[in-house]
Amino acid sequence: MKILITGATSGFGKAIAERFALPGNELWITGRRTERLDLLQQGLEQKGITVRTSGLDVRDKQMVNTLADAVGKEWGGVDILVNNAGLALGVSSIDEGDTADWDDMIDTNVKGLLYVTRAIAPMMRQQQSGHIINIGSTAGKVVYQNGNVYCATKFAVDAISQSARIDLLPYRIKVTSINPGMAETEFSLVRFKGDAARAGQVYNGFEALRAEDIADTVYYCATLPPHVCINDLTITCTQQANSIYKVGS
Ligand code: NDP
Ligand code: 8X3
Repeated sequence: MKILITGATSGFGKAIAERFALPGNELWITGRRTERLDLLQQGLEQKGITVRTSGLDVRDKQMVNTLADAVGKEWGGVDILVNNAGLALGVSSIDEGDTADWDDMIDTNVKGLLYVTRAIAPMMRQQQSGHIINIGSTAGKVVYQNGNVYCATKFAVDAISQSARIDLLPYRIKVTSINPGMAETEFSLVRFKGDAARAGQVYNGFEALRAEDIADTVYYCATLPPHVCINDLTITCTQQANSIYKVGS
């Protein structure tokens, strides 16, 4: 299988790359921090896997289209696209939020995911097969206080997944939306702009999901028989029911 992953420099994306690093698979890993991509590539290639890397900011339409051209030339198609790149910035009431943060979240989580999908889906249409796996969130199912714009971006991912599934139905392209709850990655460090103490507090008293849990879930969805498509899957740690209901230990 040929697997293209956005946001592979940390967290879910990195764990997904590691999970798919199996004989017979080829990976194309992307993200902005190219030095991390190079390190990951070196590690995975030691397992005998062919790994390509591309520095990619999903907000940059030109970069996305250049990547798609390269993928088309080198691979001729894509079996699995994992639209994982995304972020939250800040936790603020709607009357106090930083509009620059709003722009970044919308540009990355919504527009970036759309650009990548728009660039890659035609290859899948051409081959009459493929699987697009979008990483949504429990925040895209139930909103929480001060989550406003991040939640809105993940509700958008849910809507895009639902409608892409309909649009791509004639071409036998699967679309899966995976909606994780709290997971301990660099997510909170990014959300709180490098404040490690504040980020760590999010997971105090919690056995949160691990990146590997989501990687295993993505792998499971991606390796089902051709006639089976998991449309939508919500996965939380056992101490969480949804965006709001959580029980610390
Ligand atoms: P991390 O911060 O660990 O990883 C985020 C990844 O997204 C990084 O590889 C980062 O790469 C990439 N990324 C961010 N912005 C861009 C951009 N503009 N262009 C390209 N890549 C970008 O967080 P997670 O692994 O937790 O997050 C992955 C996805 O999972 C996100 O969509 C997030 O919203 C979602 N999610 C996370 C949950 C959690 O609790 N952790 C729960 C539910 C969903 P780089 O900075 O190198 O570009
Ligand atoms: C990440 C989970 O609850 O921090 O999407 O929004 S949450």
